This record gives sequence, structure tokens and C-alpha cells, in this order.
Amino acid sequence: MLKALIFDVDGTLAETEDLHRQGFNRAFAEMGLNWHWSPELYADLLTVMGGKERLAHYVRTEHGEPDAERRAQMGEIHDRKTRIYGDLVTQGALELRPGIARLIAEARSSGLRLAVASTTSRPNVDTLIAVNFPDGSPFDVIACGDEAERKKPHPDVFLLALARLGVSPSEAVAFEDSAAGIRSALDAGLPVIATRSRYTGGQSLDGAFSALSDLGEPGAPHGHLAGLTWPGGLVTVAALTAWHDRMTG
Ligand code: XBP
Ligand code: MG
Repeated sequence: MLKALIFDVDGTLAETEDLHRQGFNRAFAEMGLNWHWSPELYADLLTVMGGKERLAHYVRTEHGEPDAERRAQMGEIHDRKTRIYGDLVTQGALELRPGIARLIAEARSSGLRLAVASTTSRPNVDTLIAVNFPDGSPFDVIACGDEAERKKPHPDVFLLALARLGVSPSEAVAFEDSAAGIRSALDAGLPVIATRSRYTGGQSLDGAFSALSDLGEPGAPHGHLAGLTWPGGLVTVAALTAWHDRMTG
């Protein structure tokens, strides 16, 4: 029986990654660094999950192995970025992707449990939820950031979400936007629906049992990319439940 939906955050709930990129660039400037991450460079860097890990990868490849002083500076860069990102999300009132609010409302009224499983830092999750769910978070469980010992594509954060939900992988469906996220959910035993995002246009969505442009809205059906199709171009709780019942017999 389908009991829970587990959502990735960045690129899945909302198109957040360019705000992370802008946050990094503003933090670099604040700290007097002449570093700049273009959208093209950031798309490459996004193959490294985790902002801290992404920054460390960039420093190592562009500026050599960081010494203690540089490592301390990297910590401050990420702290500043997180603050700046929070302001950008709040100021810009970053909207949820198509179908997200609709499916979450359907899930709540159907008694399904909801979780977040994200590589991003907890303040980022809290800010995005506060801006988009002013009447309170709809999520029963949040698993994110450094709570997972290993970041995506390792399965740790999805396994943590499942444990906190108290459901088995066969009782849930994961929603992701990136190759690393799909890998993470699959390795946690979860079936995955992929919704390609702006920054994962060049990534493979292989492994998802359904790959879509988004979850669809009445009057605005999604584009079908691969795998299972959905009646009317809408991923709904009714269609998810029917699929899950067919799959689990
Ligand atoms: C995406 C990530 C995150 C964000 C930046 O997370 O890899 O690292 O890019 O956030 P997901 P932080 O798709 O799993 O939500 O700088 O806080 O890591
Ligand atoms: Mg993502």
C-alpha cells in the first residue's frame, strides 16, 4: 500500500539552484574573492552534490589543495552563501514547481505521509517551506544536509527519511530532478519519478520509472520524457495509488 511521498528539494520542489549560484557569487564578492560561477560552470559543478563539497571541489581543481586558512575561509563562504540564499528565497518568494503544491495537498487529504530528502542545508529547506507554506509545513519528516553521513548519490538521506517515516521503500515513491538524486533514491530501494529541472537538462534520468518535465497542473499537462505516462499529463495521488497497487499486487 502506498503510504508516503518523499521529495528532493533543489530542482524538484522549486528551481532553487540558480539562487544557490547567485548566493555563492555574492559570498565570493563579499569576501573579496574574484571568483565567479557562471551558469555553465555551475551546471558542471552541480555533479558534485552538497554546496560545501561543491566549493571544495572547485577550490581543489582551480586553486590547489586548500590549507587551514583556505579551509576556514571556505566555511565562512558557505555560511554567508546560506544566509544570502535565504534572503534571495524570501525576497523573491521562489515559487514551487508545477504540480508540487497540488500533489502535496492531494496527499495530505488522502492521508499519505510526506517527507523531504535533500542534500541541501536545513536552513535552506526551512526557508523554502516557510515562504511557500505560510500556514505550516506539510511535511511529516525532513531529512537533509549533514544529517546524512554521506551525501547523494549515496542513499543515506533517503534511508534516513524512510526510517523517520517508519515506512518501507515498497510503501513510498521518491521525486527527484538529478542523476545523483535518482541514484540515491534507487539505492535506498525507492521507485523514482524524475522531473527534469533547469540545471539537470544535460543529465541522464535513467532509473526513474517515469521521467517528466514536471508533475502537471490542470490545463497545463506535463511533457513526457520517458517511462510511465500519466492520464491527462497529471501526476495525481489517484494515479500514483493505482500504479502502486498494480506494481505491488
Ligand atoms: C542539491 C544540492 C545542494 C544545493 C546547495 O540538493 O546539491 O547542495 O545545491 O545547498 P538536493 P547547500 O537536490 O538534494 O535538494 O549549499 O546547502 O548544500
Ligand atoms: Mg535536486
